[in-house]
Amino acid sequence: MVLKLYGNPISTCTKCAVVVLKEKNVPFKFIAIYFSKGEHKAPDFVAKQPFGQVPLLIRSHLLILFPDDDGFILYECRAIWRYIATKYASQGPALIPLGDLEKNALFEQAASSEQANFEPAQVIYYEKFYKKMIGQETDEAVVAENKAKLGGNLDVYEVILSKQAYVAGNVCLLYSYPGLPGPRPPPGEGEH
Ligand SMILES: N[C@@H](CCC(=O)N[C@@H](CS)C(=O)NCC(=O)O)C(=O)O
Repeated sequence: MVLKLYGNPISTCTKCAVVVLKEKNVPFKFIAIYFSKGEHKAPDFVAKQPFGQVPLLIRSHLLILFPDDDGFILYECRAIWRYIATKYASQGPALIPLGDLEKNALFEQAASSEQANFEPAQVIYYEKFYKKMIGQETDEAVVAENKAKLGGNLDVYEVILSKQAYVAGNVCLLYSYPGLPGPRPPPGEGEH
């Protein structure tokens, strides 16, 4: 059995999935999906990820090339985080507080807050970085609006972090570093 991660080298969502796989020391095969070639909208990819987006995790049998999955296919980077962190709970650092209702509820609070409050960072990244790469103009009004939103949210995180070490409490967990992987492509992997 092997895990295959289909992703794009400059995609932040892909990097989120990679960070958790690496943190848990889970072997996986990375398969690059290039937006510039439209690979994410190809019918065989969309058959597995109906939104035509990365990352996509597929559990495969080692020796079977096609079909390359054993029935387990997962998309949405946060679902991939949870799956890896839970399935490999006993190896590497504990990333989800399993078995403690209150700690888990605080973890869920941090998770929900991350999803709700860091979206402006993604919008800024899209406008300032991705659009430039595909030859489109940055919409500075959208950037300014989202910078203001993000700034306000980061001020709230400053307050939270003045009282505890990490956003999900005093232990470093899955959501302790919201927006962790930045938009930089890994060295030598600038193609998109
Ligand atoms: N909600 C999805 C979003 C995935 C997503 O937006 N992926 C981007 C790359 S970071 C993508 O594939 N963009 C291409 C497109 O939407 O056509 C997740 O969290 O995994």
